[in-house]
Amino acid sequence: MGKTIIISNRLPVQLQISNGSITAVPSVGGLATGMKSVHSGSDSVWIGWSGLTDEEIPEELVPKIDKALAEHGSSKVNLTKEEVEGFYFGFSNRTIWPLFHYFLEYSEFELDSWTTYKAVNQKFADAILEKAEDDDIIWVHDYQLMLVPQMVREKRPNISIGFFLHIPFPSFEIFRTLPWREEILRGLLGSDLIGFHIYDYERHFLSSVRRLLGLEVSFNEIYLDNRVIKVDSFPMGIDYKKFSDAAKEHSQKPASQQSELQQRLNTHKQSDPEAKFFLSIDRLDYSKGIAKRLYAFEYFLNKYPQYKEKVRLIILAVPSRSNVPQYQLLKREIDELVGRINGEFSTVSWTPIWYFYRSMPFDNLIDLYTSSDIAWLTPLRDGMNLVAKEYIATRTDKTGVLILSEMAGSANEMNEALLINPNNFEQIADALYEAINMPKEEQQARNELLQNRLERYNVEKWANSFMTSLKAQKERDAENISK
Ligand code: GDG
Repeated sequence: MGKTIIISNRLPVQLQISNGSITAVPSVGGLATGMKSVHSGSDSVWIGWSGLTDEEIPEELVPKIDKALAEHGSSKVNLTKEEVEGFYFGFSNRTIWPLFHYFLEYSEFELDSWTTYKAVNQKFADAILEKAEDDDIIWVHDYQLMLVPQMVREKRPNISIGFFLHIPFPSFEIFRTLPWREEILRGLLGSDLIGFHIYDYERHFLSSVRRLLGLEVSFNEIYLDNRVIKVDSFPMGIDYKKFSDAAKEHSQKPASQQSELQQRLNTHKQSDPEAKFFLSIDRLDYSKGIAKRLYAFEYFLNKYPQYKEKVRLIILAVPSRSNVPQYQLLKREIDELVGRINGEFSTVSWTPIWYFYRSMPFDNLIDLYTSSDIAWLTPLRDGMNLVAKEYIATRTDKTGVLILSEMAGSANEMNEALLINPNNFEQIADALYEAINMPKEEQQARNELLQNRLERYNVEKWANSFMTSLKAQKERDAENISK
C-alpha cells in the first residue's frame, strides 16, 4: 500500500503572514482531529486551498508558504479570487448547499459558476495526479469536490478513491432539479467507496443513481463498466476525550482562573438557582433554523409565562459566508427578531436572549456547554450536527438535556435526546417545559447512554472505519481482477 492523499476544499492548517514571515497554524476542527490517525507521518499528504487567493499571496513568499505547509504534510491548490467566487461562493454555496438542504427556492442554477466549479475541481484533480502513484489511497471530502473522483479515475483507472459527503444527500425529487445532475453523479462514481453520515442519504443517492443513470444497483453496490462501487454510511463522531477532558479541567478551575464569560454566567446562576440557561450554537446559516428557534422561544414564553424571568436563551451565531445575499438577509432577520423579543419581554432585571454574533475561543465554548441546562439545537436540515455531540460530551456530572431536531443526522444515534420537529412550535414549547422539569436521575440515565455511545464511536473510529472499508473494497477488486 502506498501513501494516503486527503483532499478537502480547505487545508487543516491556516496561514498567517506578518512582516514577511509565514506560519502555518493547525486548525482544531473535528475533521482535522479525526484524520490525525490517517494523516500522520511521512506517508500522507493533505491537499486543499490555503484560504488565501493568488492575489493575496506575494510572489516572493510562495516558496516560504509551500515550505511551511509541507511541514504540516500539506500542499496547496492555488485559486484566484474569481475562481473562489464562482466555485466556492457560487456553485458550492449558492447551488449545492441550498439544494442539498432542501432550500430549493435559494438554489441558483448559473452556467458560469458551474463552469468554474468544473475548472476548479480539475485543478484539485491535477494536484492529486501530480503526486499520486497507483498504489496510493485517495480520500476526497465534501460537496465542493464532487467531480474530483472521476477526474482522477480517468487518468489512474486502478487507484483507490474514497469520497465522503458531510452534508445531506437530498431525495431524488429534489436532486433531479439540478441541471447538471448526471455530471455530479458520474463525478462521484469515479470513487470505489462513497460514504454518507446516515442511511437515508445513502438511500437517496442510490435512488438517484438508479433513476437518473439507469445503472444496476444491488443492495449498496453499484455496477459501472467493470467496476463495483460501494455506498455506505459512516456517522461522524467527535474527539470525545478532548471535550470531556476540557470539561473536567474546567470544573476544577478556581474562580480566579475562570473566564469573564464564566464568571458572568456564575453570577446569574447564583442570583437565582432556579433559573435555566438554554443554549443555541450554530454557524449563522439558514439550514440551522435559528430564526424558527427564536419564534419558538417567543411561543414558549407566551404558552408558559411562569418561566418569564426564569429562563435565558444564549445564542452563539458564528459568522459564515457573509458575502452570500441569503446569509445577509438572515443576519438581518435574526438581529430584528432578537431585538423584538427582548424588547417585548425584557424587565429591568431580565433580558430573555443573550445574542453573540461571533466565533468564540474553544475555552468559551466549554464555558457555554458546561453552564447550560438545556442545549437547544433544531436545524431544519443538518448532515450530522456535531455541536449536539459535543454538548453531551462535556456534561461531566451527566446532567443536562438535549433538545434535538429530527432533521439532524445526529438524531439517528441520539434517541435519548428530546427529538422534535423544528417546525412544530407546540411540540418545541412542550419539550422545553419537559426539559426544565426533567428529574436529575432521568437526565443522568439518558446522558449515560449517550456518552457511552459517543465515547465508543469517536471521530478517530469514524476515520478508521472509512479507511478500512476503502482498503477492503480495493482488495476485493484486486481479487476479482485476478480471477
Ligand atoms: C458540516 C455539516 C456536519 C461552532 N462555533 C464555534 C465553534 N464551533 C465548532 C463546533 C463544531 C463545529 O464548529 C460545527 O460543526 P457542525 O457539525 O455542528 O456544523 P457545520 O459547520 O455545518 O458542519 C454538519 C459537519 O460538517 C461534519 O461532517 O456535522 O452537518 O453541516 O465542532 O464546536 N468552535 C469554536 N468557536 C465557536 O464559536 N472554537
